[in-house]
Amino acid sequence: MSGTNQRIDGKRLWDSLMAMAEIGATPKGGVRRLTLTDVDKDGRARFRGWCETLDLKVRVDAMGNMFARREGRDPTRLPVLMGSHLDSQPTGGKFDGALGVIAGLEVMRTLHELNIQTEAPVELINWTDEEGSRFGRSLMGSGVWAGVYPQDAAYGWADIDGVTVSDALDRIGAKGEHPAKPFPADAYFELHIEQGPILEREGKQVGVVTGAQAQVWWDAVVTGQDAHAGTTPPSARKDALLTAARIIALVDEMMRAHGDDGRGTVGWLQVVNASRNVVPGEVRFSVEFRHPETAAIEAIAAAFPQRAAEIANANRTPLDLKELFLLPHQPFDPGCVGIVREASARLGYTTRDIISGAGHDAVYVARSVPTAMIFTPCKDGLSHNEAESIEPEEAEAGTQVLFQAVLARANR
Ligand code: HGY
Ligand code: MN
Ligand code: MN
Ligand code: MN
Repeated sequence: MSGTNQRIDGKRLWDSLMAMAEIGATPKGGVRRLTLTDVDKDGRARFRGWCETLDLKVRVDAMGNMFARREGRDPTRLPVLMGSHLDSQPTGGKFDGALGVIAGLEVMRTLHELNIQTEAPVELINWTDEEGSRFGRSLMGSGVWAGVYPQDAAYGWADIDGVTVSDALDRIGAKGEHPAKPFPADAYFELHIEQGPILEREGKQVGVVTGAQAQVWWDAVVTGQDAHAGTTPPSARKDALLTAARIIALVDEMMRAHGDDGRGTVGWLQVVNASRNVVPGEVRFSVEFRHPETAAIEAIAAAFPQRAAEIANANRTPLDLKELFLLPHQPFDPGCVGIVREASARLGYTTRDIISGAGHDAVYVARSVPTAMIFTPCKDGLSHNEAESIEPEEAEAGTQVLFQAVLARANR
């Protein structure tokens, strides 16, 4: 049976999405499933259990990336991959990442239930630490797998409490023996919510993702001098938080200089040894910019450090800026994008081509495997927010497209 006229089970998909959302559920209806925490461990265990029920062979690599494999008829064929991530933002939504993993599970369940034997093997992946909010670099697991980050460097990255990636992997038993390195694969398809307003605004059911925008991330530390709030006159102050505030205004200015395509964010800030009656002597914060064009990000990456340093020096509070990564615009594979477009049309869904504003594991996987993404709309375009929400039929539509795209590629 080829499966082209088969359908996934939308109710089973939704039930599993809700079951995964119970793990790390927050009172406001979101999830907190920070990477490599006990909650992530529970999510991984539930995912593994579901996969093993389908007789999938699960393996884990040195970065905790999980691969659930279904053999094909022809063992010489390269596997068709699909997946996303189960880790979330500190106060994230139920669907960011989880949709792509659970949709892939639904594809595997449908293949299993209908006893469809694809020509090529199919693998479902849960990537470690896509969000980057705990250890400071997004797409960490796929980034090491793709060779973007050296594994031993990643092992040494630490969270705000000084826990390293290596320790965290060990602590939840997620450090697998397989090398976190690219292996030959035929294609990678990732289903994800758009995390923006375009599909909903235009009433489109499916986003055919042609690529992902460029971005650059820094860690910033401003060093001033702790001083008494009551006795220190303006002329003697070295106020690190004042400098940070001026740099935050600079980030906003540089974002707006690129019009509606500009994105500039300071999402995390820490006043070290904060106290209401101490002039802040040290402030740490994150900086990131994004833009569809690589050239715009390269221009920002050249200009921002200098302008920020000028602000810091003018206030006698030196700035240390560490560039974490610069990601160019990543185009996806035209052949795989075409498969997504054809599958959507065959299923009768309305579509539009779209560039991803968010980063995704697909961005790094695309460096070594022909890759495409499928987007579903999300309510008010809201994501990285506990109110993130999609409709069951939207989840189903995206999963049907994923199912047909994987079938088309695995049986070509
Ligand atoms: O930041 C991102 O783009 C991704 O959602 N982690
Ligand atoms: Mn069975
Ligand atoms: Mn995501
Ligand atoms: Mn995210």
